[in-house]
Amino acid sequence: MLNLFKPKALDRAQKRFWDDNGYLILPGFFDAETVAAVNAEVANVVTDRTAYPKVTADIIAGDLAGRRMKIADVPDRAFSGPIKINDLFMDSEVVTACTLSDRITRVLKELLDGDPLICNSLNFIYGSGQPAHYDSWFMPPIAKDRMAVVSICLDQYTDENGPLFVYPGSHKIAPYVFPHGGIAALGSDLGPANAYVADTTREIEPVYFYGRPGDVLIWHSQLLHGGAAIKDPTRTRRSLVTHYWRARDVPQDQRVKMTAGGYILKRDHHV
Ligand SMILES: O=C(O)CCC(=O)C(=O)O
Repeated sequence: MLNLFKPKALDRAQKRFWDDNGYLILPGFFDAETVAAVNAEVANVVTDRTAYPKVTADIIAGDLAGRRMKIADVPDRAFSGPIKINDLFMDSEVVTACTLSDRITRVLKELLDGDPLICNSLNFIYGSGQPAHYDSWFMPPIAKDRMAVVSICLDQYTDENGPLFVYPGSHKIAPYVFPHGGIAALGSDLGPANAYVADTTREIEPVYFYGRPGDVLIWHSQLLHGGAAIKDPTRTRRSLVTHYWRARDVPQDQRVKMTAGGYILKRDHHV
């Protein structure tokens, strides 16, 4: 007889951990071949960047810090420091295959209570060095709390290369409300929001994630997190960070179904 029963992607303890802490670590989730394929793809994008005319990059450090540029225009020197390559899920089958693999899709479906949809992806070559923040400040979910973010380790994370850190349970803190009345910053001054963060999280010890290649850390849209300072600037910390909304929260004409349960947002590259 055909067995149509599909086991749950997450067990009860994992679901409970997610609910309590707002994040989940899945060790060894992707195999070495997948990690090597993504790393090779990103290396190729960097080498052959004129072949990706729409792809943009945000430069995080150095003389071009704060600039968003077409990757084709980014000078070589900017790739030897923190940089964020935006939205390769739109241009790379390797990235899409990994970020909408059947296994990760099933995990996200359970966390989001519905099929996941990629709204953005970021490839880091070095640590981000980003101070603690809530992603909802910059990319709020359409439906409250229905966004999850997956960081795939593509290098060993250590104290030297500025590991990812999270504040367990911070997703339960009432979000900061900006003067316009919403939880997205929309260009508002972040000063008061950061003061609110300092005030509301002083009791929480951050957890540093020393992931290995292939490990995954998933965080809730409302979880405080960031990238620690980089002690050794020569050490890469490659990662693929993907933000997922819930597909059914997005109008049908703005989403594309890519796999049995995985979608991408129909949109243009950032400019
Ligand atoms: O991996 C990191 O350093 C953090 C990345 C991050 O904070 C983000 O993409 O929102």
